[in-house]
Amino acid sequence: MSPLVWDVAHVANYEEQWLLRALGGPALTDAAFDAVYDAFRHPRRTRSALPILSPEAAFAYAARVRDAVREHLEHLPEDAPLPLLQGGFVFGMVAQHEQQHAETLAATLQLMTTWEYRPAARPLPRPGAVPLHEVFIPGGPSLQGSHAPWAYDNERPPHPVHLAPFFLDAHPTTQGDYLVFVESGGYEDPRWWHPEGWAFIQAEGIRHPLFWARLGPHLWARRRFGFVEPLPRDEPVQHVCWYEADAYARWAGKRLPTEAEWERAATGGASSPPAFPWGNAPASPSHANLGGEAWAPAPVGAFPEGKSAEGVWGLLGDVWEWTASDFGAYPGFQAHPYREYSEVFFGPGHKVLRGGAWASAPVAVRNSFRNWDLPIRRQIFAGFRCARDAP
Ligand code: AVJ
Ligand code: FE
Repeated sequence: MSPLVWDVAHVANYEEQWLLRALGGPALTDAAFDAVYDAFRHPRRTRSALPILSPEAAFAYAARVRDAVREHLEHLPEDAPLPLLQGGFVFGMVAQHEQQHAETLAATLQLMTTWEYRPAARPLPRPGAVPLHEVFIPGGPSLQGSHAPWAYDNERPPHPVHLAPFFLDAHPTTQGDYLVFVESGGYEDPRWWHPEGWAFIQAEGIRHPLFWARLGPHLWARRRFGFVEPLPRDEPVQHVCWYEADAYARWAGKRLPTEAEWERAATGGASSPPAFPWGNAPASPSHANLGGEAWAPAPVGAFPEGKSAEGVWGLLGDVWEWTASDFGAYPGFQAHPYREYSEVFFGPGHKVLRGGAWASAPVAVRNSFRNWDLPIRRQIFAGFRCARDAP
């Protein structure tokens, strides 16, 4: 991961580039400074060797950028003929970028083992027992993607898809469900694993999700932000890679949903797809666990107001959900406003995640939002739910 303070100045530099320089405002820094904070020039593991700003200087730079942006926007005509301003796109892009990095900072904090970090947490609703079941999603035509003003290039254009009927789990797979797979030898049996996933868990000695610890027979704990607590059984499983999600699904006699199936379940197949599973009302704390303040997923079934009309729960928030799909271009895709946001990641090397996690900001989460990562990635706040073909 990056040093935390690299992300702070990178976020500010992105804001300077897109809300000042790209909108005809002043330059506060130069190309050499940009280069230090260019994510493409420097892989994460090399960033601590860069001449980065100190924490004080990084926050001072961020404040300077924000002041200059306020000043510049004050004088920018709302109808300035700049494509980036269409529908406020560039404001959405910069706001989402900052929040995506806030989530990355949370993932970095979770990886730290050297000190205890126990942030004050917003309390989460505690549901009663929740029956686990599947929801039948009829096949047929639906619309995938979005042309909402803040939608990224990779969500565009909306386009028709035709799906076969399928069953989707009403809730994400819980840690309790996943524990049955672990304790019944799921990690010792290559039958369940993609060959690359089997090779990966052998090479790395992986026998359970990241941050779990086995303290004794049937006694499990998890480390969360530097402290250890009993493993909660009723939360969605978190910190599994795509290969682990894929293996569990095969063991359960199911499969991961495609991203088209996931989005169909989220929109209900409406002809003008809503932004969220519950409709178009902005996400509130009674719809979903988003925004990072809970510092953990909620138990499944905690958000009856957030379920889809067809009865699929917890699609947004709590954990990102791995899908079966590779990250790729929708028909008619056009890179906007730069190829390095999405296009350079298209291909079989990255799997799509949907729905957002407890650490994701509401502004960066919607039915059409596509996240992606390597199939071996485990430190992100990712889980999954299963699907299966309907006869
Ligand atoms: C969309 C989360 C995969 O963090 O790598 C941040 C977002 N792009 N800065 C990432 C992003 C440029 C991206 N993800
Ligand atoms: Fe970035």
